[in-house]
Formats: sequence, C-alpha cells, structure tokens
Amino acid sequence: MSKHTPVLQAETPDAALLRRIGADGGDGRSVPDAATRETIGHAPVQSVAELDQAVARARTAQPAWEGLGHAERSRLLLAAADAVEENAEALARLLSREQGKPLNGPNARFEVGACAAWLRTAASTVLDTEVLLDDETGHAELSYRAIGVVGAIGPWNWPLMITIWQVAAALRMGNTAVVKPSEYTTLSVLALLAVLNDVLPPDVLIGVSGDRELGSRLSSHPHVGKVMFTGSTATGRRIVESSAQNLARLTLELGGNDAGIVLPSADPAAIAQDLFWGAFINTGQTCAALKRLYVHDSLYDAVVDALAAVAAAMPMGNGLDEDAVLGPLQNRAQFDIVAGLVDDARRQGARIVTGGAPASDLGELFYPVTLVADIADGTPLVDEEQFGPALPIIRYSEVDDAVRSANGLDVGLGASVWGDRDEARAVAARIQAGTVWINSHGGVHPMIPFGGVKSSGYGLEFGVEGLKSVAVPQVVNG
Ligand code: TXE
Repeated sequence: MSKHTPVLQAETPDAALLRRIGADGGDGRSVPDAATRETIGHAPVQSVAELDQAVARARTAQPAWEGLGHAERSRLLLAAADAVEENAEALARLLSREQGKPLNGPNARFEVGACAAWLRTAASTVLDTEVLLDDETGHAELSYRAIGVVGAIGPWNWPLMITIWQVAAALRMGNTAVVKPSEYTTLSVLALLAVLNDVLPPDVLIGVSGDRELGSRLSSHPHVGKVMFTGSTATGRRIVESSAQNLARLTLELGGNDAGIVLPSADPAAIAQDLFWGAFINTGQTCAALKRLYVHDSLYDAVVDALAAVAAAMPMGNGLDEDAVLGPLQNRAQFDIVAGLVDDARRQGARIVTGGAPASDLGELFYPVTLVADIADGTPLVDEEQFGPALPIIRYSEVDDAVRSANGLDVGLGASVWGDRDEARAVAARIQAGTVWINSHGGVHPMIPFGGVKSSGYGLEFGVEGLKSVAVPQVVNG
C-alpha cells in the first residue's frame, strides 16, 4: 500500500474503487481530499498521443455499437444504471472526498442517484422517425442516425452527473464516447467509467485523464463529430473556434449568473428553504444556481431574515460527516474568487448579513454561507459569476426594473420568479434564459430539455431533444 494513500488502510468501499482504477499508487498527479487536503490518490497524466489512440479505438468500436440497435443498447444502458446503483456508496464517498460535496443533502448520494436515473431515461426515451410527407406527391421521412465519436469535456462541480448527461444520450444514439474529465475531479469520473464499463462492450466509452491540452485536442480532433462541453464561457469560445477546423457539432453549457425575482405576492417564510437550496446547492458551485436575488422592497427585510434563519440551520463540514449538507469550495482558485468578491462588496458598503470571512476552523477551503444585502447592480458580486456560497440580495421597487436587471447581463442559463403563479408566469415570459422556474430554482429532470441562451451557450440536453442533439438527421425521400 502506498504511503500516499493512508485512507486506503481503512478498507472503505471507495478505496477498492481507487485501487481498481490504479489511482492508489504513487504515479501520476496527486489528488487532494477537498476538505482535508490530504492526498487521496493519483490521477494518470495521459499524453496527446494516448488521447489520439483513444479516439481511434472509439472510432473502430462505433459501427458495431451502432449495429447493436436501439433495443440492445437500451438494455446495456439499463444494466449500466444497475451497476451504478450497486456501486453507489463507493462512488458517493469518492466523489465526496475529491469534489468536497457532503454525502447527504442534495449532494454526493443524490448525484450518484441522478446518474442512474439519467441512464434509465436515456435508455427508455423513444425517438420516432417522423413522416414528413405522405400523399400522392410522394413520401419522405426524417430519422436520426449516430454521428460517430462524441467528445465529452466536463467540469468539477457535478462531475459524475454531467458526465452521464453528456454520454448517456450519445451512447443510446449509437455513438461511442471519449471523456475528458476536469483535472480537479478526475478520479471520480474514472471510477464511474470503470463501473459503466463492467457492462458496456470494450472501447464504447473511454476516459482520458489530463489537463486542458487534452481537452483542446479532443475538441479539435478530426475524428470527433460532436463535442459535449460544460465549463466556462472562455473555454467554450475556444471550442467554438476549434470547431471551425473539424466542423464538430457542439452542445455548450457554459457559465451563468441566474437571477431570481421575488414578487410582492410571495410569502417569505414559505419560500425561504427553496430559495436557500436554489442558491446554495453544492455549496453554490452549480451552473444553474440562483446567483443574484432581486426582492421587492415590501418584503425585502422579511426575505433576508428568513434566508438567514435557514442558513443558520445548515451544517457545513467534511463531506464524509453524515451531518454536513454544505462542504468546502472544491479548489483554491474558486475559493479566492468567492472570498475576493465578498471582500470587494463589503468595501463598497454592502451589508454582510451572515458569513463573510473564511471558515478556517473547518479547513483551508471552507467559506461559510454568506448573504450580502444592500448591494446593487454594477458590483462585481452581482455582475460576475461567484460560483460559491455567497448570495447578493438586491432591493427593487418596480418589477420592470427587476426584469431589466435580470436581462442586463450577457448570460442566460436559468432564472426564477417567486410569488403568485400567474403573475410569475407573466414575468417569466419576459426573461432571457433557457429555463425560468416558478417558485423553485435549478431543478432538472431527465425528460425536460435544458440549455442556455446568450453567453451561457447553445444546444439542449435531456429528453427527446437531448437524443436529437447527439445524432444527425437523415431524410429518406421516396
Ligand atoms: O473551467 P474550464 P474551470 C465556471 C466557474 C469557474 C470557471 C472556471 O465560474 O470559476 O468556470 O472553471 C477543459 N479546450 N464554471 O477551470 O477551464 C478543462 O480541462 C477544450 C461553470 O473548471 O472551462 C476541463 O475539463 N477543453 C461551469 C473543462 O474544460 C478545455 C462549471 C472545464 O474547464 C480547454 C465549472 C480547451 N482549450 C466551472 N481548456 C458550469 N456552467 O457548470 C480547458 N478545457
């Protein structure tokens, strides 16, 4: 047993997974536990040549995989979902240690459960051939065929769930996939792929481990026909540029800065818990989290107080602590962004209602839930994506102004409106975002398409639209 991996001595289920993917030895890049910063294993550092080999293998395997047909691929994806469930606790523990999210709350166990759910839905969703014309002038049909090799490039915040989002539909449609996980959460994703590969044929789903150079090569590779990307807008732009070379089709789920608007008709006490989780799910490190909250003047103080009361009752701690529902920031860079934005807001005269300074007693990267009131548009904490546990709460008196603020940034992943349902739906229709939730924020469902507008990207995932997005349409005319 390696001296680098003391936790393996405990023989936890995640230790077996680490051994299985060869991460328990001393070779490769050292991976820290997000909470304790102790080394939990080593991630392989693969070369561009190895990536090229992976794409070549996936390309060779693709015709036979497509040739299995929908029924057999669906059967295998259902078996893959069962395999995820059989390994759920080991995956959740490894995810919790590497990513930082607690086992409980809407966190690690929830994420692993979502992987199984999305696999099952991708397996059972029907994408029928459409009859476009059928009369005396002729007959034409539209059906959807596999593209070939799909490149999946993911982030570190929901690494398992987003990998499944990217590959489940792709595999169902007869593509093979090469996955490049974030360098921050490589081990969890490699472990997930190992579990899936227990039931999938060889080379249908291949992981490559490395940094952005591998991501860059995967997205520009001449034999990759589709890139599924979730990450920052800056990287998304680079992927669009490289698609000029290989003409890969793209689904880009980029950053957001989701606004929530609380209307005068809302009940602060009734919505506080859902507002809290809308903003602080995964300790705020979520693409479609509530990142700026606009509250009508008439109930501003009541909403701030109700949110502060909910925050006070939510334990933060090491992810393996069964009581914790909030964890650390995943990495130092993100921690510095959050701490810097809060410090800046304070300097500009905003009011820190709760939190506002690192929770160093818990560990290096812990930052408490921070509510920032009496803050305005134009402050970086409002205008920039914090991607962490700090929520600016902005006062408004005219709904038109709140709508203008919500639409005032160049992103549009999600948004939410809180209050009387009919009033809220009327406001929702005026908001520029891929999804507008009413009296909730951020909930996703495997049958409901999800995607952004503006600089939050393009393309839809999930449901029938998600299957279409990893396929090429083909018309048969005659
Ligand atoms: O993202 P990157 P990071 C936001 C969040 C965060 C910021 C940076 O605000 O602070 O993005 O996070 C790979 N071609 N979000 O650094 O750099 C890279 O190796 C191809 C929002 O994680 O975009 C990794 O696998 N791939 C987001 C993946 O892209 C490249 C979730 C993401 O890295 C590449 C996470 C290139 N040229 C962060 N360069 C959300 N919307 O959910 C890097 N990569």
